[in-house]
Amino acid sequence: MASAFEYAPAPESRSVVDIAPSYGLFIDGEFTDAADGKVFKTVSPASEEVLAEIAQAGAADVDRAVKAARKAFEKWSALPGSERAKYLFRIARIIQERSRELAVLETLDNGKPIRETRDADLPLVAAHFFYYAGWADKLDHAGYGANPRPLGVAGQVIPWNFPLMMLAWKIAPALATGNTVVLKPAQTTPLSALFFADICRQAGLPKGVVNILTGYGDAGAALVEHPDVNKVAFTGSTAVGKAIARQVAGTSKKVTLELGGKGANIVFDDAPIDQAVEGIVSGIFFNQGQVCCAGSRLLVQESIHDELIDSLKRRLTTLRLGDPLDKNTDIGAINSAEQLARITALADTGEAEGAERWSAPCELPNAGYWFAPTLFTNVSQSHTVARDEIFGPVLSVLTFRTPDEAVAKANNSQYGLSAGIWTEKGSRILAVANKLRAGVVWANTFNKFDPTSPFGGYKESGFGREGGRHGLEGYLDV
Ligand code: TAP
Repeated sequence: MASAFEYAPAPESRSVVDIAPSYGLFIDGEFTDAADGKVFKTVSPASEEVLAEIAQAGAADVDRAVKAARKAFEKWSALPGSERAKYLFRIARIIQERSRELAVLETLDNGKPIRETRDADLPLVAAHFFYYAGWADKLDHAGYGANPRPLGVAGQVIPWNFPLMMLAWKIAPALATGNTVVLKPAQTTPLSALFFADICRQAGLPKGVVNILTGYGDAGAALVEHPDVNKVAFTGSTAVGKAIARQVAGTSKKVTLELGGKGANIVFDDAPIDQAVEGIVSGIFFNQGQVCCAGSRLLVQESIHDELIDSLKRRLTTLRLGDPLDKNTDIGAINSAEQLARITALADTGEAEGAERWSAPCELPNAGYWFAPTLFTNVSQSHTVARDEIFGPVLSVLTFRTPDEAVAKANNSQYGLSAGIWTEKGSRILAVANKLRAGVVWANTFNKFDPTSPFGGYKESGFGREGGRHGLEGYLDV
């Protein structure tokens, strides 16, 4: 692996994005200070440079934003679907027009490689708005009977791993169905949501339809708790998801939860090895493994274990870790010091419990938060690295002999979000996929997304589906 900054970088220019020194909350169409004047700083995880000072919402701001969303709901929900669609199409087009700026911004605030924000995040964000814009005037034909109704005010809480994409997954279906929104981005990645607020203004979206509350977990909790919120949509850790489920129990609030995962990527002995290696790499090292549906458990058929692992290690030594704004970078920074500490602790546990650790040889930059791509072999099902979500660039390798054993091991998890199958046999793909308790099963590929496909989990990975026609249901009174 090339060391971080040893080659002449060709970075995407920072100058394409103009970051102000400070940002307010976005309530009722205006940027405003928090009621108690509190602020926090957002930093670039690749350099620890402070990017901007951000208003920190408290309970009073949550109340203000929910009131604005409630007021806007009356008119917004009464608009014909075709009118709501026009706003969503306009937002989608502005996202496309400003995608270079947004990609650089997201890379700066999150730490992920520009190649990913440019080629994956931003196109998917725009596609999501285009897709749900198309549904806005066709809700009567969505299979929920005539005249399905919006729920009201949606309180949405999102994580830091795909800040704009998670925003799109939440806001696009909510607006298409006639709801209004109060969204809280993660504390470490507030910037792209604030730029999105500016896009709402540019699109002429009526005031109060979208409100953005930057802040910490307490603001998220206050939003979930607010009595005038009708729908709670959350993506994040299983621990917080469980707390939210308890908070809304016994209320009339509708909830969708998209939580953690420990996806199994199953490679059979007839799989094309080179193709499988590429799929394994994108399955666990895309976005530094900070992906809820990451293929973080590799289940490999015993007879090809050594060949596959040798080939995987060779491939990992070619990955470039470093400046996320460099278009040649494959592995960017970990999102925060806290996340790096979690990954480090879990990886150390793997070693302490007896799994064999191998890391791609690379020099980590002095500033910022970095973790080298890491493999654990000789992993057994009881090992922590085979059970807990690491949410980092760490792959645990287990073996199996028969398809039934592969299915049993894949399903032996508290989670059930994603899985992958690599084999030449179509019949085996169908047979195995039908037995896997995973919301998404990819065959001979991994981490492919499309706004038309529903996404969501079984077991402790949450409930409800986002994306596709199914994604409308969470925002409608059906
Ligand atoms: P969470 O703590 O779950 O954060 C997700 C979002 O919820 C953030 O906006 C967070 O705000 C907010 N939040 C925190 N406590 C809350 C509460 N009591 N009520 C309502 N909202 C609350 O996740 P994290 O700390 O960023 O990451 C921890 C672990 O979660 C990771 O290691 C990973 O395993 C998992 N994770 C999973 C996913 C997906 S996509 N499934 C995404 C991110 C993380 P703050 O940012 O201010 O804390």
